[in-house]
Amino acid sequence: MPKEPAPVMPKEPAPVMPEEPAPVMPKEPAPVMPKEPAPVMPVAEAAPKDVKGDGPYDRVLRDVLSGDHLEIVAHVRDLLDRNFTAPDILNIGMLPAMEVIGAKFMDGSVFIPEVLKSARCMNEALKVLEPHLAASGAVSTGRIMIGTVRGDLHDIGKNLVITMLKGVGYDVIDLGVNVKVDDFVKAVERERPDVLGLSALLTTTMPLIAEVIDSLVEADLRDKVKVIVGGAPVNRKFADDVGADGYGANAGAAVELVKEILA
Ligand code: B12
Repeated sequence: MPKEPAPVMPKEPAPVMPEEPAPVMPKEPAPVMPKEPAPVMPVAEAAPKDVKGDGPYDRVLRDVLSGDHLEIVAHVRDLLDRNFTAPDILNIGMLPAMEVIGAKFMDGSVFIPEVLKSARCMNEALKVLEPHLAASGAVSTGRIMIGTVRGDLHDIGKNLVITMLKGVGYDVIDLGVNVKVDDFVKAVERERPDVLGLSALLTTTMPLIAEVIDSLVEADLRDKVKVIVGGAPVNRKFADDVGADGYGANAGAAVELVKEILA
């Protein structure tokens, strides 16, 4: 009898985590390019329907898609000079492009190097937008500390939350990405923030949020700091289950949440 061919399993990026979660990617985006660079999608094909190929936000959208962090800084500055508002540049030009990248990453048509380049674009452009993203002239008081949990290198969303919080006047301490449980606890003890924000983008790193909260309890610090949580796989139920004080689905919601908590 001839052997039946073994079934071929589709390749999927598996977020396999070792016992001690370790970052899969180096901190500095490695300039590793795939042997055959993936073709850059024409914007008309990539862009969501409400962003036309020749609109004013089209260049920043294209910059995020192609991962050109120098061009995007120039183009964002140009739009600001021409009185386009920072929220519109972010919401119409940049975030939809990131959604496209996310979808392409998921269906396997773009790879980590391209996503890293787009991420760098987002972060560089956010720095330019930051002073312009103030939602109001009101100055809020309160110290917020925020970080992405151990094993997780995603920081675009966290950085956006920081930008918006700073925009309304909060003093924000950024602990960065891949932050160990103990380092969160030590930082809370040292800095005594009013609110601690925990970000996780991977289902495999979500449990680290619970670990941080449990460790704050053990260190007798839990009643001295409010804890808010967020990140794509996180939801309100998870927040309640792990004993967080609040959950924010996006940067705007994070600002409202902090305002509410500190009112
Ligand atoms: C960019 C990206 C990367 C970049 C990250 C670069 C960077 N500097 O951030 C790189 C290439 C490094 C990367 C690597 C990996 N990634 Co990735 N990545 C993404 C991608 C495409 C976009 C994430 C993003 O920035 N979104 C835009 C921001 C604005 O949205 P956001 O992060 O959700 O943040 C908002 C809210 O969640 C909220 N929020 C966020 N944090 C917080 C915190 C608080 C306190 C509050 C209140 C709110 C809040 O507000 C933010 C602003 O509105 C997503 C796909 C997706 N659609 O999410 C996959 C995704 C998250 N990645 C995924 C995977 C699997 C990986 C890898 C494991 C791939 C691999 N095989 O190596 C590695 C893991 C590396 C690691 N150890 O972290 C999966 C996760 C699947 C899962 N369920 O766990 C996703 C969902 C893609 C997919 N569908 O397969 N990735």
